[in-house]
Amino acid sequence: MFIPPNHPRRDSLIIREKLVDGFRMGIVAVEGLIAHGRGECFDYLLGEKTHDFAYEAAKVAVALLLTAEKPVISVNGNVAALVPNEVVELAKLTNSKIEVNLFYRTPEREEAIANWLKKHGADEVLGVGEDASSTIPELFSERRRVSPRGILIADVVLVPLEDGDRTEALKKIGKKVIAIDLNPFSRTARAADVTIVDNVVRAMKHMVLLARELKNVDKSDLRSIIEKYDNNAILQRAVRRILDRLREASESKLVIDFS
Ligand code: PTJ
Repeated sequence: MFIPPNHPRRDSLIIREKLVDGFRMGIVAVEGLIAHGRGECFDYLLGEKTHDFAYEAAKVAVALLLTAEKPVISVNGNVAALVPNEVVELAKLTNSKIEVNLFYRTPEREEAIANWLKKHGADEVLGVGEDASSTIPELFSERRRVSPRGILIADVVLVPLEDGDRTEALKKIGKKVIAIDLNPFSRTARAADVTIVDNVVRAMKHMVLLARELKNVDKSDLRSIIEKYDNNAILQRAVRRILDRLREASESKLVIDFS
């Protein structure tokens, strides 16, 4: 679809088109389009930009990936469609494995996502077919199926754009979980160790830049960044930002004057 360069909502429309293309290619689940709508609403409330609390969380997230022994980036349909280059680059910079993990799992989507990521430079993609042969306890959705070389043995898992159950299940088996979620009220956001309240499109770009910058920093310095971090305070700041924006709007003139 042609989107005029001066369209006021161009960036947002481009993201939608990527998801629709992803759906047509068999990468995105139809439910993924609905999930994006919820994200868009929170993005709107947040002013569609990256806030300081998201930068801070992203820095800690990258420090966690860089200090992990077995980090994994978990990829679902929306993430594959929106940020394939960033997933591959972040994995390379942080020495993370890439694993497909789907809520609406089908063999066709697993394959389509793995091929799409390989087309964008991934050497190996776990969690496809027989490789997803292990199970996470206490999880009854298709997300319980994981790779014994990936999420099963991981110490840190990045779960961009998730549903709450798996984050809780991963926490219960001792993983450190990093989430990217525009909704600061979601169970994922509240259960994760580090929550980046930002659009996955912006957050993953920042994480790549941060990984380039931090990969040569001493591990003990990275650990001290992690130790000082407080995820609850980050979520509170995200909620406060939404409140402030709503308050400002409620006190300003909202109608457009065409006279
Ligand atoms: O590809 P699959 O089969 O694994 O399915 C993926 C979806 C996303 C459909 C599945 O995980 C799902 O149903 O997720 P939920 O429970 O709808 O949660 C998605 C969360 O991501 C919500 O809290 C949204 O606000 C948030 N979200 C949506 N789009 C974005 C986002 N967060 C960051 N960036 C976005 N672009």
